Amino acid sequence: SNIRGFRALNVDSVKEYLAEHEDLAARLGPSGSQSSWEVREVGDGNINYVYIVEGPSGAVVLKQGLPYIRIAHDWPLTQERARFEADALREQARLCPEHVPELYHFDAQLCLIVMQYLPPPHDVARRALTNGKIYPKLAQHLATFMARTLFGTSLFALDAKTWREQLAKFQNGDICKLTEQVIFTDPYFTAPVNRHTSPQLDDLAARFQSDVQAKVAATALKARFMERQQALLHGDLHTGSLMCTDDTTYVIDAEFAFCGPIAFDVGKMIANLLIAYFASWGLEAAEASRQQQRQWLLQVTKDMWHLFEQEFRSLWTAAVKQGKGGELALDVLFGTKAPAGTETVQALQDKFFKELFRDCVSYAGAVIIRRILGIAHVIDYESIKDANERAAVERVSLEVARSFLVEAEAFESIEAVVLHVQMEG
Ligand code: ADP
Ligand code: SR1
Ligand code: MG
Ligand code: MG
Ligand code: MG
Repeated sequence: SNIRGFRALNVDSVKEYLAEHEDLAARLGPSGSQSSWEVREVGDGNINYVYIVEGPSGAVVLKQGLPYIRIAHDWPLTQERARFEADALREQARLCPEHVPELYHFDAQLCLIVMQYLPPPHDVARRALTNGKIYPKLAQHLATFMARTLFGTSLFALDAKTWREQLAKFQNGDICKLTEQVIFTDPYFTAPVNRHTSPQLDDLAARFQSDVQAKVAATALKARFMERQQALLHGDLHTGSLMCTDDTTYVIDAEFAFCGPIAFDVGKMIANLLIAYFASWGLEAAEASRQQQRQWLLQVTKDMWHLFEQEFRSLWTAAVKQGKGGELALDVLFGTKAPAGTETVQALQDKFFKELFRDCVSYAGAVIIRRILGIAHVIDYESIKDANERAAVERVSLEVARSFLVEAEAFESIEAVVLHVQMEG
């Protein structure tokens, strides 16, 4: 239900709103310049409305959530999501400022945030990847963002009190419920919102609905998603939540932030890199450059994982060494002076990454499947105009994704994951 005093803005009222807020107006131009400000609505996501406002001195982005989702007006969604996005952006800025847009303003009543405008040549990574783009620094940037935000909000970094405050602040139940439905439940039964390339994939869609192993694995992932409060996640970390240039990577759209399993963020990103890889087989471009892009996408998948593990481990080790570890990295237990301290930290880390990697592989499988059989499709596949060609690419993706989902344990390393993609894809 609506927040009291809520109203949906449009291109005209966005201008008025910004003009009424002196600090925001000053970013756009001197007083009296309002008539020259230009506003356009550019939202291309599933959920919200996004306005770019440009004035003579600068530009800002205003993002507003209505009481329902953009792609389905009969689907209500909590307007507290703007608050979750604002609070998550603040946390991410504390830990990794170079990879998030600066937050300028949050308005609880109008369910909106105002933030730094990321101008061209910044582009949404999913869109650029679909067009054949390569980003040389993507693996390193994503690894850094994930390592810093996930480590920094985990019990390896936080004391118990701060941890419980974080849990209380990010009770993003309505949004999590949406994820629980559209990723872990809908694709495995005849949910009315599902769609797929039909009739070409009718057999596979039906097969997933009676696939006991897949349904057991999806349910196990759903349980972990709901039960495992391990760090403050971004919660919707896919290539559509990245705005990039050759030199910069910004992570946007943090409204799904909640305390959950680290593997969900990392696995979702792995899945979306692989989606770009699979889709590229059906997308037109000079064959040589697509070939090069595919090699690069697989390399990024590997590099991202390794760099992420490296950076997370070194943050953890450094915290222990400096006596600044959180509740699960206490100096007195594991510090260099504690008996067998160094070995204990090492063993904890090895166990942590083994389990984390297995869950990442499984989550990656579920995320690929939902993008082909569920409600929310992606332009990577949707840009393959010929339905037969699209279905062929989607079929291969689904087969590979199923093995990730149900046989995650069989993949011992990211190299094994990528090798499987290359053999089957
Ligand atoms: P949704 O929650 O609806 O998915 P997003 O936060 O993903 O909304 O934003 C939708 C689109 O708006 C993005 O794909 C991008 O094109 C544009 N956008 C969002 N934030 C910015 C920004 N800070 N600078 C420039 N464009 C942005
Ligand atoms: C109704 S499902 C919409 C999807 O878009 C968001 O960005 C999330 O990925 C969500 O699952
Ligand atoms: Mg989005
Ligand atoms: Mg969103
Ligand atoms: Mg996804």
